[in-house]
Amino acid sequence: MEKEFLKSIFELILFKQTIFKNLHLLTSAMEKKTALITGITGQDGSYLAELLLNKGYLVYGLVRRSSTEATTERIDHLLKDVHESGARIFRHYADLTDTDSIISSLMKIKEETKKLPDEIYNLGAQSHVRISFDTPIDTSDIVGLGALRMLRAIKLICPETKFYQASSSEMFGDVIETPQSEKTPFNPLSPYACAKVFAFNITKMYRNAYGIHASNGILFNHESERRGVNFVTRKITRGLARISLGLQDKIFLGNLESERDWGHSKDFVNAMWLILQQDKPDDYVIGTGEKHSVREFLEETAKCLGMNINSNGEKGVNEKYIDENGKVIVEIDPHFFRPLEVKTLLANPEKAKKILGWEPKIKFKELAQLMTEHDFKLAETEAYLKNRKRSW
Ligand code: NAP
Ligand code: G4F
Repeated sequence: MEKEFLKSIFELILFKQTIFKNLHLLTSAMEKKTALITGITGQDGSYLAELLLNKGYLVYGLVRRSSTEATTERIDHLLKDVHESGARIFRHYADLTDTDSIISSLMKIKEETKKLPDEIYNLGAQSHVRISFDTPIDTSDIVGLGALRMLRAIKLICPETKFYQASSSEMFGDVIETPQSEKTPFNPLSPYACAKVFAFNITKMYRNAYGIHASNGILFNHESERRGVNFVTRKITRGLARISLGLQDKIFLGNLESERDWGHSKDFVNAMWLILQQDKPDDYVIGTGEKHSVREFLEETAKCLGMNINSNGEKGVNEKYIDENGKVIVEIDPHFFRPLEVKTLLANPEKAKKILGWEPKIKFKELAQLMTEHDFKLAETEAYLKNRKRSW
């Protein structure tokens, strides 16, 4: 009897929580803009979610099921229990390779907020260029067909929703002119870049054929303290920080001569938002207008850490960097070369400056400094924990 009574009380509480959550969502959605982000757990997705929450949006993010909790680490500080009042960020399990899960997510948003998202940002991707040579079909499915699946769902369910496609400077590939603008022809050199060209074109096609507010941001490389650790900038800042504290001996890199136009992700997600605030959909190049080589990034990072490093002067696979104690800290491993390499990228962001009023705040040196300081702090914590373990 007592058990039955407790059960009904418990059910009542759950019911009240559901009603409360839905009511709260409903009133919020009526007042606030709603955005859906694919790739919310990635570098850009996490900064974009922060930006939209600060602007008062309700934010939905598509996440993939994983056997660990680690994939949400970039947004854990934003997530709240959905039963808490004031929660404005929500996860739906879905995958860009699974049309049904995309449609279900849109329907769930409609059910919960009684309207469809005002804006969709398609940031989900297998975004590593070298890995796309190992997994060309999966990469093309997620990056190329994934964009089409999103657009098709929009056309069928929410044709008024504004759509942002995360296009890439990688599409310029073996560059036809320098710097690259919206008018520069694409010349892709990897499965990833070929898939991004398809996604770019299909976005433009849905805009022209069906009047959907669909825009491409052609973003040049942007990094941050949240950059994946197998992209070259983070690999260098993390690797050198750990070497400086004796946590690892050396790092192995590929082509040191590649040049990139590197900015900070925080500045670039602001450009994404500005693109969707325009009355007319369009395509924009977003970059800093400065280029630097991987070698320069390596030397700048060493400088930030106060490490005195020098090249042995050899070229290609025999080159090494040596520290002041004669220790080799950088070696070249051909594993990190690509079957085809994009040698140089440099943005001409004039259109974005003129129409969006967008300009990057963080440039090369500050970017290297921020990333290095962050990775040095992480390495210090790692070293402290390691030493504590030893003393047990
Ligand atoms: P990222 O850190 O690699 O994040 C990629 C995101 O996509 C992650 O949330 C990932 O989820 C998700 N994802 C992967 N496969 C998926 C699938 N099958 N279905 C749904 N989601 C999937 O990339 P980023 O640097 O933030 O870049 C964001 C977007 O901009 C990408 O489309 C990238 O190609 C493009 N882009 C990036 C740059 C740059 O320099 N960063 C420049 C130009 C364009 P998990 O966390 O579960 O893996
Ligand atoms: O850091 P990366 O892997 O970035 P990549 O290939 O330029 O692609 C990034 O930017 C694109 C925009 O242009 C995005 F669309 C894409 O999603 C991604 O975010 O490599 C940068 C350069 C390359 O030339 C590479 O060959 O660094 C060279 N590199 C040299 N050693 C290395 C390494 N790259 C990596 N990942 N690892 C190395 O050890």
